[in-house]
Amino acid sequence: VEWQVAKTYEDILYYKAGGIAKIVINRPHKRNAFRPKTIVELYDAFCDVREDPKIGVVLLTGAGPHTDGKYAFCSGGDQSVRGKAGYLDETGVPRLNVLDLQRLIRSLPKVVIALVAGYAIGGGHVLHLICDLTIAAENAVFGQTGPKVGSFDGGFGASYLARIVGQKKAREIWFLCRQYSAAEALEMGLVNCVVPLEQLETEGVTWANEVLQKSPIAIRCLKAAFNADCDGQAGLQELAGNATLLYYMTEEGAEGKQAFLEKRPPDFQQYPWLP
Ligand code: 2NE
Repeated sequence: VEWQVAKTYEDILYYKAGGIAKIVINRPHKRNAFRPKTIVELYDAFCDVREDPKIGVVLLTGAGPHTDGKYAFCSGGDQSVRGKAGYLDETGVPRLNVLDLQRLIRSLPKVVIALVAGYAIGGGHVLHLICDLTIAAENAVFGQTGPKVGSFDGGFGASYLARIVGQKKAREIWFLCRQYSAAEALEMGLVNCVVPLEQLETEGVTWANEVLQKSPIAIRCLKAAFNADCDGQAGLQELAGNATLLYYMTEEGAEGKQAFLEKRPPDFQQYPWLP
């Protein structure tokens, strides 16, 4: 793949090639822990993806290995900038803005694939969790640490995890804060497949290209439908937004707008009440 730099940031790398975007968390000296700046940059890149009609799939991954040879997808919030009420940015304001990023990834009408090499831990584990698909390298390590380091994610990090691995396993993951291998993650349905480390990106690109052969509207409606099952009224809003989009694309929908603009009554009689 001939990756082209899409935009330059400080904490992340952002590339595009064909219909695929690649977003890389680039703080390997911190096992790719995120600080507020990292999240602002990730949010910006994902917004760019959302607006680019050529992009259908995003690969989210972590830079590595670090100089000690170890890999990480992401180790969650950077504990060294954690203040009294969240993670502190340069202005000293405490934030938990990773939650905004989680919602953006989840409602993105495109497919997000996490490519996990090494640690996906804490808030980094939740990031892979909320991606549509996860491909793990054989060296991947998964786990939550919140109750060990004085934190927790009771949002998607708890409820969506339980939807994926079941209530018992999700409680085990959070209550014991153990680490799980790629094979164990596959066994519990937490990842879609496990590949040798050197094949991780190639596998991600293969999966992305398979998705890109499919109908964009079918994929976006399916993603919204999967979300609607878990996301309450916000999920229904997303699904219904797709219904509105499709309705706007019909002659029947356009007739209402056209009639208004032409200051005449709408003629909906020409459209059938289908069974
Ligand atoms: C990831 C893990 C298990 C890796 O262990 P190991 O032994 O391979 O590496 P080490 O030596 O712990 O880490 C290497 C360097 O990265 C830094 C370390 O401090 C160390 O720096 P130096 O001593 O070389 O200077 N580092 C690693 N993770 C960091 C982090 N999250 N923040 C700041 N620096 C970090 C091991 O490193 C680990 O357990 N890391 C902590 C994982 C963690 O607890 N994350 C936060 C969970 S809470 C959260 O993410 C969150 C939330 O719950 C709710 C909302 C938002 C965020």
